[in-house]
This record gives sequence, structure tokens and C-alpha cells, in this order.
Amino acid sequence: MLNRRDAIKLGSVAGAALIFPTKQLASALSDDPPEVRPFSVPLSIPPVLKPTRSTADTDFYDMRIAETELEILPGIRTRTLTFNGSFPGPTIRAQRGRNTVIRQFNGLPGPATVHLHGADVPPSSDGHPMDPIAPGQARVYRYPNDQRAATLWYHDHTHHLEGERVYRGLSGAYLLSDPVDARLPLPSGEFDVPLILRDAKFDSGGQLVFVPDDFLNRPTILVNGRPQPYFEVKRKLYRLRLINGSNLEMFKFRLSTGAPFLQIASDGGFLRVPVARHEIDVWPAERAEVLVDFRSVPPGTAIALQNAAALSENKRDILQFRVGGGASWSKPEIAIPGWPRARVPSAREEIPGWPSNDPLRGRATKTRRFVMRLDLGSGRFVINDKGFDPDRVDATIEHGSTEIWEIVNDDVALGIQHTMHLHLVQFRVLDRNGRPEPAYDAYPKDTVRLFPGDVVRIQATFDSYLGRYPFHCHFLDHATHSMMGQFEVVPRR
Ligand SMILES: [Cu+2]
Repeated sequence: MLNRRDAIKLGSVAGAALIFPTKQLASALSDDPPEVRPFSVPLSIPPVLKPTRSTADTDFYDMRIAETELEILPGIRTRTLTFNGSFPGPTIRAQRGRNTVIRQFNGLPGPATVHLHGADVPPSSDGHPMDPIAPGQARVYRYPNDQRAATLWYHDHTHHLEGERVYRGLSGAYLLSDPVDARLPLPSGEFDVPLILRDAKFDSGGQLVFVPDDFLNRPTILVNGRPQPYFEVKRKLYRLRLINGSNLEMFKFRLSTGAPFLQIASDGGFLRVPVARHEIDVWPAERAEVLVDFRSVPPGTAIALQNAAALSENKRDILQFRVGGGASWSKPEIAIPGWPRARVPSAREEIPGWPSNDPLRGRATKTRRFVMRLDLGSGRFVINDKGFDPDRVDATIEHGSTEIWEIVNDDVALGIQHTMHLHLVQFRVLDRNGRPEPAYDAYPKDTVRLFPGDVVRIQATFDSYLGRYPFHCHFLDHATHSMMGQFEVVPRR
């Protein structure tokens, strides 16, 4: 009898073997990368991009997409794709109520697009796969930032290429703050740290190997572009923004000490109430913001951030926190106003000053059903038996309406996981297999996890822009192999 993990492995191998030549897989399997001792390289923090100019209500940026050779593994030059030469790309810090305008120059030999994941933006700035920047050309993306504070991220979304493009480096963090929330005494500055985590496979020469859907053979986890790094932390409270930038890797984060995280936000912003959690699932494209408290940890302590769901032992340890000396010691402070020290609020409690969170607007007037599976005949990943067709609209939605989407992962026999991501909206996960989703996984979400056999219902209100937007699995190797559809928001009749 197969256990779940064996079934997952079988499923993946079967899927990969169907789509890709066995020879290619076999050669990738035998080509061992240079060994890097765990926790031997320091964590790097991507630079925060500076605006080229700012007006009363807008910050303007210039970015350049290009091939770049840089160091990922110690002493080795690796060919990558980058925004502004940074792997991952530079961090954009945006503020609600101010526009961000980014001029993207495409220095690649082929087309490129840039999608801001989780953002409520007009279709012309969504980075739709069929709306590319031609090679050698520039394009201006306008982000109104008219939504709740959130950890968003930007990445390439070029038709049929997004999987490989993101894998080779085209992603970065976009941190949207809200001046109203800024009153909360949450950790800031050097204590507010984006961590983009992702899977990778290097060959013996230290070059990135991309074999689509080959998740059993991506043995290296990179954090902000560094393999299993260490991070020297002070005895302070930290805000970590965990961004899963993997094509395929599923994380179940935990701390090696068994201490809990305090989760404060999900994909689209703050939770209604923070929650203490010992393990947090974050699948490709999902985000979780957590507070980690090093204030009472003895100096010299090493604590590992681990993946409890790692499929191999060498991928379990992700990052090592090294707690520094007492120089910066400060008395434990209350992180959230009105929140008694060392106590986590219960789900029913109100926290004075905490951002409100009541998204369940409107009554759903339409229910749609989307079934996701690997089609064994064609070797393609399909939704409702169809692969992506840029000329087809799968859901026409009247502006202002609220819909329930019932999403099914039909890959029970093959044991393949999927996710569903909708552009444009944040949604609420109503239930999973008939049971209510826990609050920390219910809202605000733009990407939802689907285990084999799962039936998940989500609710969204389409009351911002008109136009055509994609929805797709965010295991990007699946999306690239056509697990994508389109919805179009049209004027109300
Ligand atoms: Cu999928």
C-alpha cells in the first residue's frame, strides 16, 4: 500500500516522464552540484529600489530585465535572469494612496511581461501573458496601490515561459504599507525582513538546470538567492515576510526550537486577529507574515527555520538564525497596542488599532466549478478539460458581482497537488471539503492550496476594473503547461 508521500512521488515522476524525455531527466539526475556546507553563507537582503523621481502622489522607478552572471554558490558565477542585476530582484516599497509607476526595459532576446502578484491593477498593467514587452523595448506599469497593506511580489508571466523565467531569477518583493497601519508598533527597518524562498537545481558547473515539473530533483533551497544561509539576528522582535517564490516547492515552516510564530498576515494583508502557530503551510506564490521573538533567547543560540514537509532530509533546514550578544537587548515590549504581553489574542478578541478585516461583501449570484487535473493523454495540465487558450474567455463576470468558485483537484490517483491563483482580486476561502477553512487560511487570499481530491469553495467580488485577467495553478511548471484560464469583467447590463 502506498502512503501519501510515495503517491506524491509516483505522481510527479509519472507526470514528468509523460511530458519530458526520460534521457533529459536521467542526465539531470546524475549531474551533482558543487557541495555547499549548510549555514556557511550569510543571508543577503535584496536592495530596496530608489525612485528616479517622486511627485506629490507618485513614485517613478526604472527597471531593466537582463541576463546577468552573478554569485549564488560560493566562488561560482551562475548565469541568471534579473531585474536590475539583483537575484532576486530589488524590493519595491510602496505606500497605499500613492501610485507606483515602473518603467520596465526588456533586455532579453525574447518577449517579457511583469505581473504584480496579489495586486488590484488595471488590465493594461497586469502583465497578462499575452501582453508582452518586445525585446529591446520598454513599457510602463502603473500600480494604484489602492488596497490593504500586504506583502506582494512581482514576477515574469510570459506566455509558456513563466516557469523557466521565474526559475532563472525574475521575481522580487513588493511591500505595500498603509500609513494607517504604520501606527502599529510592529518591527520595522532592519527588523522587517522579506525572505523569498525557492527551489533550485544546479549542475556540476554551478549553472541552474531547468527540467519542468522535476520537483524531486531540485535539491537546493535558496533564501533571497543564497543556499541555506545563516542570518545574524539581534535579541529583538522580527517581522519576517515569508514569500514562496518556488515553482514547485511546498513549505511547512517551523522553528527548530519548537517555539511558535505569531502569524500576522496572509497573502493579501493582515489577519483579523494574529494567531500563534507552530507550523505554517506556504505553497508556491503564497505569503505569510510572522513575528519571531528572539528577545529572551540566550546570546549565541542557533535556531533553524525548517520545512517540516521537505521530501528529503537535506532540504529540511532552510535558514539558521544566529542570535547575537546582548548589546541591543531591550525590554520586551508590547508589539500590538492593547495586547497584553506574552499573550496571543483569541479569535474573538478585538485588538484596538488593528486593521479591520471584513471582506465578505455582497451576496454571491453565481457559482462556477473548475476541475484541475493532469490529462494523461496529452501530458498537459488542464482546467475543465481545457488547456490555456488566449482567445477563449472561461468566465464572463458582470462588474460589481460576487461569485463563488468551486475548485476541484481531481488528481487523486496521481497524487498531484495544485493551487489556484486569481489575478486582480483577494478572495475568501469559504470551505474545504465541506468544512470551514481556519481564519488564518481563509482571508485575505489570492492563492489557495489544493491537496489531491480537495474541493475548495472561494468567494470573490469583482468590483474594481473591467477587463481580461488570468487565473491559474501557481505551481508555475503546471501553469506553463497550460493549467490556466481567463476571466473577463464586463460592464453590468
Ligand atoms: Cu498545478
